[in-house]
Amino acid sequence: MIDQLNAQFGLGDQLVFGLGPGDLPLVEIMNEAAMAVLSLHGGHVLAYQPLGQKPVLWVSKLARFQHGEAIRGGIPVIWPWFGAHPTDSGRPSHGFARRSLWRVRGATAVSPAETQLRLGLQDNEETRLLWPHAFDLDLTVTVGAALHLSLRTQNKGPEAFTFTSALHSYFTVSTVTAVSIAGLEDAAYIDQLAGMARRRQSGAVQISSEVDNVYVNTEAACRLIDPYWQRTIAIHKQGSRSTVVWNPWRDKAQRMADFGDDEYRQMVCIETANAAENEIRLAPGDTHEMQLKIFVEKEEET
Ligand code: TA6
Repeated sequence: MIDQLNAQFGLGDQLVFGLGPGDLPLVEIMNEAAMAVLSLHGGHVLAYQPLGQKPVLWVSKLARFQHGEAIRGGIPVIWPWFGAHPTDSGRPSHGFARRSLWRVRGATAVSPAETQLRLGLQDNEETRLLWPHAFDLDLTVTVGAALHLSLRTQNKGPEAFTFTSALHSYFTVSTVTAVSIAGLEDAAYIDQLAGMARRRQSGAVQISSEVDNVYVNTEAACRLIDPYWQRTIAIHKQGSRSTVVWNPWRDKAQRMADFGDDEYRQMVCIETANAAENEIRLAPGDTHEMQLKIFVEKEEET
């Protein structure tokens, strides 16, 4: 499989396929601007690091690399439902896209400093048992001075369907209590830790305990400001009206087998989503695109 992928899609040193942990197929991208690692299992960006910068994404040291399991960290593709299945809690949380093997659709050396990989997932017997619709899911990842993801959903069936989704980005930080997230000021949000209570954000988001907020009806870009590492990560989006901020804090981290007890200090999730009332309804044949652009800004003028 790996030899065939390299023969068909390899781009010399710029894009190489190999086997990673759990013998899952990985893609390593290295160009003049950045490096990235992706897993074909889950269509999952695992690492992104611009040259001269610290890693941008976080992956748990206890992450599971197994068929059918979700990988803890990077940018899981949450689709076609965000959170628990709306009617059947027995179905996998956050849908099945991140637990499925995606196919390679293309690889392009756009320039010496920009590399593009296209992955795809279509319905099959297994997915139709979980979600009775025909679909085509296309993920285009562009690695360069910025990391760009475009997730396109197409309804291939005879009737309309509704879906929720997220690019569930895990960012690595110096220490979570030191960072702040700008861009969500005055946004309405659902506090998933308080019986889905509706609240409104006052000021920048800061984290000193478990946080699980679904900000709705916001198309704003966010900025993750990390004073200790003297960097700001910019998170821009299109086709997304929800942003989710999550940190499990200590107790929840200890309850998760694929999350180190103290790892909550080094990460925060800022997720580009369409969740809750921002669900998307697609007529037969229609396509929806959600885009995410992540880049490291220079140090803030202090
Ligand atoms: O990011 C929001 C959230 O829905 C949290 O409630 C938490 O469950 C997190 O996703 C991780 O979910 P997972 O199924 O990956 O453990």
